[in-house]
Parts: sequence; structure tokens; C-alpha cells
Amino acid sequence: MVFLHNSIPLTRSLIKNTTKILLQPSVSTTIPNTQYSKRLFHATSRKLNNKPEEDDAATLADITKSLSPSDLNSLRKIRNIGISAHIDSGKTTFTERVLYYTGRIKDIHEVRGTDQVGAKMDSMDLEREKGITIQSAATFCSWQKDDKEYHFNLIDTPGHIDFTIEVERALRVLDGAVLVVCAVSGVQSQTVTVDRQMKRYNVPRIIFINKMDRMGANPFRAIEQLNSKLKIPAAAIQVPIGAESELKGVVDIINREAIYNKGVKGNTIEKGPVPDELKELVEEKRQVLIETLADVDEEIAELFLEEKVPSVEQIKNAIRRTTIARTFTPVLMGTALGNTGVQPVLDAVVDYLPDPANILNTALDVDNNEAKVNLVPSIDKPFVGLAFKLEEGNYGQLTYIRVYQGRVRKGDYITNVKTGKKIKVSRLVRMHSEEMEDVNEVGSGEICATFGIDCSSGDTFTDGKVRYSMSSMYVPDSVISLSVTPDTKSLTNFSKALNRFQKEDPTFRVYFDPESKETIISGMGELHLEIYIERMKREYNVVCKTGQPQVSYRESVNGGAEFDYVHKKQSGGAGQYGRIIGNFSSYEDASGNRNENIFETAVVGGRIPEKFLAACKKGFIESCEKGPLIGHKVLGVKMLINDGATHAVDSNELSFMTATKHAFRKSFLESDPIILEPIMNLVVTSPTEFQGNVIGLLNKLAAVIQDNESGHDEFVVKSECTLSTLFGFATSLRSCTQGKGEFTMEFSHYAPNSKTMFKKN
Ligand SMILES: Nc1nc2c(ncn2[C@@H]2O[C@H](COP(=O)(O)OP(=O)(O)OP(=O)(O)O)[C@@H](O)[C@H]2O)c(=O)[nH]1
Ligand SMILES: [Mg+2]
Repeated sequence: MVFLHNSIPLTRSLIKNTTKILLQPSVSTTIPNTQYSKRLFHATSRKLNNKPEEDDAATLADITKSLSPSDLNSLRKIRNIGISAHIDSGKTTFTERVLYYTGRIKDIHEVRGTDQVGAKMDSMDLEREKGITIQSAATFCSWQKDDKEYHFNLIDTPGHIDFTIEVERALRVLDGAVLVVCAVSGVQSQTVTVDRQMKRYNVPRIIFINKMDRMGANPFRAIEQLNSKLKIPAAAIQVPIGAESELKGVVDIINREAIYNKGVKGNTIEKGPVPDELKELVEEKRQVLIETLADVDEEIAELFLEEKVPSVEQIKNAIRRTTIARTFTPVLMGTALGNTGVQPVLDAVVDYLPDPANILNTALDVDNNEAKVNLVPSIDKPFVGLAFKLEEGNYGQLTYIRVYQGRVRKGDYITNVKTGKKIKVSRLVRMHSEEMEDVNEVGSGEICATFGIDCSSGDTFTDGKVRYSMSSMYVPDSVISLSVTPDTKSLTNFSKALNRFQKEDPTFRVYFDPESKETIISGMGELHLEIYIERMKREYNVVCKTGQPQVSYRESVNGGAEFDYVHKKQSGGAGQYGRIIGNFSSYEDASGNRNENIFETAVVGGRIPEKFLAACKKGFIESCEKGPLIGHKVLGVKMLINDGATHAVDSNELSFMTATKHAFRKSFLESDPIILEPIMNLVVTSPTEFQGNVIGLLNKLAAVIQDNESGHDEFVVKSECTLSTLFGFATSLRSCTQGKGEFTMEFSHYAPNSKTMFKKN
């Protein structure tokens, strides 16, 4: 049985003549079928660890032992971290402080600031105008702690769900993350999504509760929500000094010392005794911290049972152990905008987030039957790196690479494992938002970028001595599409722009519809496509007419049918013959969702040889790409071939592929075909006074309301709604909340569209 799935561990064994393939729908149609399964196969390799954690820990300990002191010395100083969170929680504002305090930038500029400069990491004009992050930006900075210098590779990611691929690929290559949470709004819909993404890539995190200066800020309420909604236990390691506009600093409850930001824009840290009025709270929260740790850490549990108080050192070591093991999350707090509490987060990154040697990374050895290999972050080993992000720059294609093993030097030749192409690294840089710094060499555990390398994102590079392939990232399927027609003058630039965007962003897809003769672009949401249309205009001077947004439907069946199909062609030249027998039916997973397509064969006695069955599988995959009803992808069907026949001369792969395609089409139409449409999770947040209007609007859209929460002076309503009724929702919400309502929309699942049932032909 071969399971190909993005998140479940991969098991591989062949049982008699039976093969079963789960085909995940969420992969771009532009990927040729041969790479289709491979990509999915890859998509599991970082998650291959279905071994118990202890085994991994033992392997990691062995790897660490094999590293030279100089390897260890440089790895211990590296932290690769991402900043991720719900929209507008202050990631970019926080990152701006990090850059300022680490001396990377000379002054602080605000997102939507009045000085018209804008934050460093939001370098694109559109980002600065809209005040949102669209593309993740990487930077490199250094932080001094206890007289040692640490090197941070930092990626600021967008919060909006439409740009979620940016978060996926950042988390894929980072070792740890800072999850930013708003002190007033607490855990929001995107916080939960980001949490899920962090779990997908096993990324340890620390949490920063931002916006402590806002009215109604309550970090402990936020921590309660973190504990109830995110599943990894969290506890504060700080308490605030003062609140809201009176916030003066934070108390480090482990060391029992107050930390104040002084100097220009809070650049100097002053430490002092815990203020008297906070002593009781500090002891109470310190006890909560120790109890939470005792639940997840053996050493603290033992001390706790013996009624001994752990030392500062023991507490800190336990936090580091459990954070890296992803069984605990330390929580810090402050206000990025108010320049308070940011430096302690950098200290916590050093203290509690892993360095590259703390993470076990694996690859598949293409030369050895794709056996799993552990990567060793030593510069003496053969180079292995993953290209995780592409960007078209002024000097050609910029490729971001995370080095997992060995090192890469300017002038080296590296090999793309997928294509086998050997490429010279003529320029190697470290990124600082849109600026770059040339370097001669980049070692294990670091992130760099290089020019002039032709590849796709997710490709693995090696020095050519080994052929290892690393897992790629999860690429969500698009849910919305739009027809675009450029004016005749801009045709060349139009195709240039589309090529570039497609290459950079795997969630942005383009195809030509031969029936309507229109170019269709598809993506993650209205904003996603709107941004690309705007970028075409600004960066390529292309003005285009756009059609109404269209929903990406799926085609499926409710029933089932048996088939016995013979494909025969014997007039002139070489003939074709293929007969397949089996059945076709709908398929739902254990939780009742239509999430994948399944192809199974159970042919006995070699009546159809393996190579023809492989051709049948190909025919099935191709048929799933374009359904017989309206040409959209097929989802939630299962095809089983259990018998058939061949012809001694005329049978070949093509005959069986064609037979499968015909049998598929015929059976599909006989099995009660239906159209599935995307259902979205819609979360609206708005000031309480507009609650009636918002609920009225949701009722009008026939949204199913699932939860309604009232906060300090705003309320949050969660609902499920069909995507087709949500077009233009931003405008309707704006008008019924005087522009004060906000929403997030995220794909949930596909469900049958009741209006369009197709009957048997
Ligand atoms: N009151 C207050 N406002 C803040 C704080 N931090 C950020 N903001 C404001 O929140 C808004 C959003 O900040 P950003 O830094 O752009 O948030 P983001 O998380 O990067 O947003 P996206 O990247 O678009 O998801 C801006 O107007 C900031 O000025 C804070 O500590 N307190
Ligand atoms: Mg941002």
C-alpha cells in the first residue's frame, strides 16, 4: 500500500498485487503527473518521524557528537526564526524594533507611519500603501547576550490568509518562531491557522503578547485562550509593570527582576528590583509556571513532588527542553509600537529556541531507493540545501536557500537533484529585506540567496556527490479564479508578468480556457488576485479587464457504477487493445470529508501487467484533473480495477490509459454526479454597536453561525459560508460597520452544491 498524503507518515509496502494510492487534491495542476506523486512523497519527508521522540533524540545526540567543536560553536550561535501571527498583530512593527535594537537599521519607521517611509520589511510600495505585509521578507542580524554574539536569520511573514504560502515556506525552513498575539483580541482565527502550520512543520515557538498599551489589554486572558485553543500548554515568564498607556516595563518572573526600556526609542535596558505592588503577582505566576512545567518535564515534576523549589537554572533548562520538544510555550509580553519588552524576546530566542543542531532534519536518498537519511549540519559534509523561495529581482531570479548540510561557496558548482542540472553559484548574498550583502561562503544551518539559478521552489540542491531530496512545503489549492484580458499593446508584458508570478508563488495559477478563449488566473482569495492585477499594472504597465470572480468548484459522485470497458482500435497500422473491469464509487475519508481521490488495483494472475496498471493510474490522475461535468477537478471518487484482458500484439500503455479515461468518464456520469463547492470559515470582528448589522448581513448570505463571542468592546462571530456568496463581502461589511468591521476567510472543506444536482444520463 502506498499512501501519499501531505501530513500523514508515509508507509511503504506492497501487498500481493494490490496498490492503493491516495491522491491529494491540493497540488497544482501545472505539475506533470510524473512529479505529482513524487512531490507528495516529498511533502512528507520532514514529518517522516513516526518513530518515538526518544529515538529522534538519540539520533540527534549521535549527530551532535559527530560534529567538530568549530561546527558546534558556529551552530550554537545561529537562530533561524520566523515571526508569524494573525493579521495586524504587529509582526512587522515588532521586526522593525528587532532590526533597530540589533543595529541593522538606524531609525524606526512605522507601518502606515506619517513619515511616508514605512517599515523596512514591508518594502513593496503596495505593502506600504495598504499597511499590510504581502511577501515575507528575510533579514540577518546579530544580537549580543552574555558577551556572546548570536546570528539571527529572521523572516517576517504576512498575516493575511491569502498569502499563506509565504508562511508555509518560511516555517518549512525555520527552526523556531515567535508567535505574536494581540493583548486585547487574544487568540484570533489566524492565530489558530498559524498554530496549525507550526505543528505541520514541527516548529517550536515562543509567544509575544503585543499591544499591551491598548485599552482592555489583558495578557492573562490571552494566555487562558492560548491554553484552551492551541493545545500546547503556555505560561507567562513575565508580568507587566503597569497597564495600557501606563505600561512601564515587564518583570522577568524567573529571575525576579524588573526590566525597563529607556533611552532613544527604548534602546537601553535598565534592570531593577520587582516593584512592591507586583511581588505577590510575580510569586503567583512563578508558581503557575513551575506547575505547568512540572506537567511536561520530568526533572521539574520530580522536584515538585519532593516539594523542592527548582533553581533559576533548572527552570530555564526545563523551558528550553520543553519548548524545543514542543510540549510547552513560554509567553512574553510588551508593546512593539511602544518600544517596550522587545529585547527580552530576543534573549528568549537565544535561551529557548533551537539552534540548527537541535533539530533533526532528514532527506531521501534518491540513489538508494529513497531511503531516509539524517542530515548532519557539519561544513565538512557534502552540501545539501533547499530552495524555498524565488523572487524575480533586478539582477535576475533570486533564489533563497536554506543550507542543511555542508557549505556553499561563491564559485562552487551545485546540482539540482530533480533535474540533474549543474549550476555555478556566481553570487551569494545575505538578504536584508530588499537589500543584499555579498558573502563568499555560507555554512550549515544558515539562510542565503543566490542569483541566476533556474529552479522551482522546493527543489533540493547538493554538491553533486550525493543525491538527496528534501521535503517540499504544503501547497494549498486555489479556491477562486478570475478571467483576465490585457489590452493588445501589453501582451508581451502580460505573459512576462504571469510567468514571474507563477514561478514565485505556487498558489497563484494561470491557465488558458480554450472554450472562452480567456486567460484564467486562480488563487487563494479576492485580495490575492487583486494584488497581482495591481502589480501587473504598476510593475509591468499592463492594464487588463477582469471578469467576475469564479469559484473553483469540484466534481464528484454520490453513487457508484461497475465498468467493463474495452478500448479497441484495429484499423490500419499498429492496433490498440485494453480491457479493464472494476468499479467506480464516491469516496469519503474517516471523518466524512471528500478530501482525496483513490485509485486501487487488485488484479490476480497477472491478467494486466504492472506497467499497464501504471498507465491506468496515469489515466485516472489525468481524468481527475478535468471532470466530465463542467471541466473542474474531480474530488472524492474511488476507482478499482480488479480484472481485464490484454492482446498479445496490440496492448500497450496508451491503450490502457485511454481505456481508463473512457471507463472513468462513463462510470462517473452513471454514478449520480454532483458539483461540490468550497465552504469557507468566516470570522468577523467588529465593534459591538454593529452586531445587529453584521448578523443581519450573515443571515442574508445564508451563513451558518457557529460561535459568537463578545470581548471588551468588540464581538467576534464565526460562521461557515459558501464562497460564491462571499464575493464582495469586504465592501458589504465595510458599509454595514462604517468601515470598522474586519474579517478573515479561510477555506474549510468542499460540500455538495444543492442547486446543481446532475442526474444520470
Ligand atoms: N497600540 C499598538 N498598536 C500596535 C502595536 N504594534 C503594532 N501596532 C499597530 O498595528 C498595526 C499593524 O501592525 P503591523 O506591524 O503592520 O502588523 P502585521 O502583523 O505585520 O500585519 P500583516 O503583516 O499585514 O499581517 C499598525 O497600525 C501598527 O502601528 C502595539 O504594540 N500597540
Ligand atoms: Mg506585516
